[in-house]
Amino acid sequence: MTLAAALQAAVGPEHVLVDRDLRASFETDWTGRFTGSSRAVVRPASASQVAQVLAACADAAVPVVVQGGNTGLVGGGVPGQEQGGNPPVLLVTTRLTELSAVSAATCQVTAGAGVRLAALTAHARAAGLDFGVDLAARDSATVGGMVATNAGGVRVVRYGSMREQVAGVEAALADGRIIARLDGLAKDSTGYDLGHLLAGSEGTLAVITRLRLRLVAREPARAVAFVAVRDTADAVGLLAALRVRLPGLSAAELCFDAGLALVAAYLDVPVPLADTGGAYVLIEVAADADPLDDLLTALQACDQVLDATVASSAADRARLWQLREAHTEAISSAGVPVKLDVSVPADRLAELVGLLPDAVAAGAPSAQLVIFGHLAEANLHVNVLQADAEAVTGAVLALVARLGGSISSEHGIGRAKAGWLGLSRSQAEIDVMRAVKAAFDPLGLLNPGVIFPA
Ligand code: 2HG
Ligand code: ZN
Repeated sequence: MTLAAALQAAVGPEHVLVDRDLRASFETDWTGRFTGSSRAVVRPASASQVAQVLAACADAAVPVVVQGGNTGLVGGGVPGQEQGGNPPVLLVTTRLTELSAVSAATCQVTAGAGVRLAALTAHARAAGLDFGVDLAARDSATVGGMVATNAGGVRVVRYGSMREQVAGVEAALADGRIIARLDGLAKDSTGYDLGHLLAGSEGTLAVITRLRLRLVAREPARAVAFVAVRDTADAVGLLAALRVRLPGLSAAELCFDAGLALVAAYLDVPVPLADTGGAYVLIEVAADADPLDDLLTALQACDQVLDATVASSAADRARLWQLREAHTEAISSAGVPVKLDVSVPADRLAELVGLLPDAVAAGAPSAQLVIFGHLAEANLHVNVLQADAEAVTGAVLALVARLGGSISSEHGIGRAKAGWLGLSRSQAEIDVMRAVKAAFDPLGLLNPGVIFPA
């Protein structure tokens, strides 16, 4: 049987897209920066269909690129340019949408890899619980892709990243076998945790098909403040003070005037406190009962606060959140950015912010730099418009490494940063990672060129 016939037999002919126009939207990433060709976009609807697709590709020695909601920002979910000689099958997981009943006894749920984050959250809330990870791409991002990249988002300060939510994983291996630990046992010490190994593996080890995910208690009451501070050092100081005063702290996000001005123009909204600080912090507190008074009392005790506006209604809270969450779209409306997603030790964040303009200018003299990010994890999103990607990436990541940071805090390495992996991982670590990759995927067919340079 030819590969084309085997793929059609596995998923049904209507779910194998070979027409160039039908493939197009899957083959380019959200930013428009990464694009490549596949021989077919294949949309399986069950773990066994995924396994059949992988077995067929292994037989034909054809690579497989795995894609969830195509919201990734490092080119890890679209074919690479270098795959021209043997184009991959692009396996899209968005038909894996099974969602089990929430288990009240364990506070867990089983979700297909293609379940969108917003659908999972709504499902958890309907059962009186909540999901711990939230991010701006919630309507499109899939839970499988989020685990594969160990996505973080805006509530890491409270519940951790995606890896911490994983209680079990089912995945199809490159040779077509399936491994599954979805029983959600609260304790299990039977050797290697393969599920957690897949978190952050970016489709290079296996294709995640289902997840057993932890849910958290619902905290329906929220208060949000948008605070102007003098500079990044004061933002870090403010957070340190609030962490001890506000046990319900659920988000701490960092913005600057340049990004806020882009957002204001893009959304056609005013920015509160514009030009009053050198940095701005969005603080959210969650609790059972309205935590607004606690937030106000805590802010009054912090001398880093230059000025603040506090949301008094759900609509106001959404307006403040939009100022932060719309950064990505506002930047993309101004051009195709080079995106870097870095973190440093908290006590070096101000240094990083101070040194970035010169580092970027060295690589790209006429570039436009926009930064924002997750203050609580000292995770800065460095977006650079009108810049050569290689030069800017090299300059910024070298600076981050010099400050003891990570070249990818939450988006993954993907294709964008594969050449710089050695800045964040030692040779011994990379050797072990390559050996693990070879154990899972001996033919090297899963997401070639992602994490490790091709
Ligand atoms: C966010 O925090 C996302 O909004 C996207 O991680 C970051 O666009 C970016 O650089
Ligand atoms: Zn982010």
